[in-house]
Amino acid sequence: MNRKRLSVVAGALIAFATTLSVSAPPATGDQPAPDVPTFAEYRVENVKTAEQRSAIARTGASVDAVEHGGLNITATPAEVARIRALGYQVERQELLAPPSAGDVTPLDFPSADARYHNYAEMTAEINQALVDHPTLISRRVIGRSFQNREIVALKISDNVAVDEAEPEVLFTAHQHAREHLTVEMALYLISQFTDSYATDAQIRTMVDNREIWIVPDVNPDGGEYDIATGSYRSWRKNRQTNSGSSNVGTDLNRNWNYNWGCCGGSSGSTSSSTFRGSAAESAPEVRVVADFVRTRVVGGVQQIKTHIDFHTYGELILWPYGFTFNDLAPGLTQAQRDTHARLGQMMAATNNYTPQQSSDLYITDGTIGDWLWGVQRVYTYTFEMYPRSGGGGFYPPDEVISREVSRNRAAVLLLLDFSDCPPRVIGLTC
Ligand code: 3K0
Ligand code: CA
Ligand code: CA
Ligand code: ZN
Repeated sequence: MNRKRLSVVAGALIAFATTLSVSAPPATGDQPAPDVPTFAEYRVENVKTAEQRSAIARTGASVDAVEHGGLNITATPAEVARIRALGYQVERQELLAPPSAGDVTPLDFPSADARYHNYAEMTAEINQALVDHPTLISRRVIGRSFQNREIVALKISDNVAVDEAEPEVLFTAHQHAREHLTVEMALYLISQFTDSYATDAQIRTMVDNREIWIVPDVNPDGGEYDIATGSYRSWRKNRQTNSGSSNVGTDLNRNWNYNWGCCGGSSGSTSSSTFRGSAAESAPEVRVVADFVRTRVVGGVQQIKTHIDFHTYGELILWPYGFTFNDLAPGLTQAQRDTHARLGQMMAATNNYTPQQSSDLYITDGTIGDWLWGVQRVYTYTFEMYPRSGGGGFYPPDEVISREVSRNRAAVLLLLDFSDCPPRVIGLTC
């Protein structure tokens, strides 16, 4: 492996960022941040509570990791200034180095990480599954990204061509561009449900009695952009232009249409990595997936019963809501909260993740989970995959892929099992 750190570039960027933060007045109050989208990674020390984390997220920075009593964040200089104004010590982290010259194929992972799938490789893998298992898996293009890439949904079930009266289960991955391990998770699930169907009785029972939907790449433009130069860019958002601004991108996981922008859990500034977009579902990728979910309402009944959205990192299992610290909220009863929590805890017991309510991490608004429960009443989880901390952050080496995707196998099977009646997990009937 060849993961040198490039302190010269980091140093130059620090100097650049410092210049910018001097010229940009620190934003205060409700004033939008100046549009200076020079994202970099920082360490914030001495952050202990969800309230403190939420205050830092409210500056527009993305909170990437909670570890050792502090945070790793991605932020613009203006956001760093705001966090410092809150009284926190903020330090620049070193960048991941670009691979050496000659080691780069455009739009591909560095050769040391060749086992990760770029968009074309993911598509090829899916097409092979379709060829190998035409009776078990089908593919539909549910729409296109901002840059016109296909966003696909795979359906996996026996009698796959028939819409049977079986509980439907949805898995989504890769809302955030740099979270590439989540595409590997989706590809692993496709492989398990098809290649292992003939030999694994547990898999076969679930494939026979559930209709499984997998959207393996919600943000193909962002993913390709992140790897386009052969040097990871730590990009989070999609690649949508913003009118009246040179800043690019919407944070897809702040763009869903439930309490959108309600609660300081997203940013109204295009320069922020948590920019919520100009309106709910303004991001084509979010609109495409939301439209797809709405098509699963048949005879007035949402067919999708359960869902996991895969992210990295932190090794967490999160359930709604994110927009409030309260355990309960209108439309979320004690029994529904307890169902989420109990099943979340049971899944966590299989993969050793930490189960908690979404807002225990920090306040978010406009997330897929809040929308899927708040509007669609789908029992929904956000998995933050490997690493817990360290371990390469958003870019763990490809040697860990196989271990870290199979780590979630039992949790996924548990979710599938309870999808006939999730409240069964706390002893209720449906
Ligand atoms: O529901 C949630 O709490 C989402 C957490 C997610 C987010 O969108 O902020 N964490 S991530 O961005 O580090 N993957
Ligand atoms: Ca079936
Ligand atoms: Ca069905
Ligand atoms: Zn994420």
